[in-house]
Amino acid sequence: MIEHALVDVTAAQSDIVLQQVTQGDVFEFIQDDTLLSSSLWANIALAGLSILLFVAMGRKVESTRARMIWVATLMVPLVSISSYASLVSGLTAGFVEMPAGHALEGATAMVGGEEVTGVFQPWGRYLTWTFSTPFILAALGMVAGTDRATLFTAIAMDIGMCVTGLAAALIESSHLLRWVFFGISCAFFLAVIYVLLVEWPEDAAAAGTADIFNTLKILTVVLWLGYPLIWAVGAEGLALVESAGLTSWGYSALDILAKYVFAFLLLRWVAANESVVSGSSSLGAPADD
Ligand code: RET
Repeated sequence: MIEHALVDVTAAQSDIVLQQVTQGDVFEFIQDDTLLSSSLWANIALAGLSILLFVAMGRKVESTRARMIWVATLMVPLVSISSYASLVSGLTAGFVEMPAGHALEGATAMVGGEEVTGVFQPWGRYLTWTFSTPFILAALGMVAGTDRATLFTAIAMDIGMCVTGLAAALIESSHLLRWVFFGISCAFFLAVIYVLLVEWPEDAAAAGTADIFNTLKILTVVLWLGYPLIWAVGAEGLALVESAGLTSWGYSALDILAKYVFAFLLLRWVAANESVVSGSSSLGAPADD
């Protein structure tokens, strides 16, 4: 009996050892998949170019508020380059075992010459959205000339959305709870959409920034809606699209438009309209406290 038990324990231990995936394995897994690795490297390159361009575009901006918008906007590609570099390195990606009832339950992947139970999960994306999206909202809120409480609300809800989205992607124990967290994240997202579509357009109209704000608002709302859609159809959700490379390109394409194109339009406007920016908003005004 004891001998049998010992053999079982040893077998279980060797099983665990076989399942261990190192950062190097993840790095190689990504490099071996051209579609997947190109979706990450393309963003590293574009974020790098955006940083150089945005620094050049903002160097003549002088007023405090315009500089705050500029720094917030510059942070978007700065966070992005760090996010994609950590994904590519294998630091923030791994394999998640899907729970019972999920379409990819029991799915395996070949990693470092071994068969591993789990689905490739670049979870660092969700983590770093927590740091990039608040800056997008901060820049938009400042252009709209909103007050601190509304900006705080939008950013708080946005952080809630990203963190619960991360939980939804990483849960291995329960299929139901993956979707519960997806639902919670969507509820946070609705609050962000409400601020963007209802609160800030009014502020922007009063501040005289309605034109640029409405362009950026439409760009943001339409593109941001794409993220939960990809989550729902990709390997994390219904697994209608199973290819990690395809879903990764989906997110990367949205990122290119929602970050670099968005930020470029915003900065070009700020550089040309500094006087409008510095005159608007109660943000930062002593009366606001
Ligand atoms: C998740 C899944 C859970 C439900 C919802 C999501 C929304 C994500 C969004 C992400 C936007 C990211 C951007 C990144 C730029 O740096 C987490 C996918 C609602 C809206 C704009």
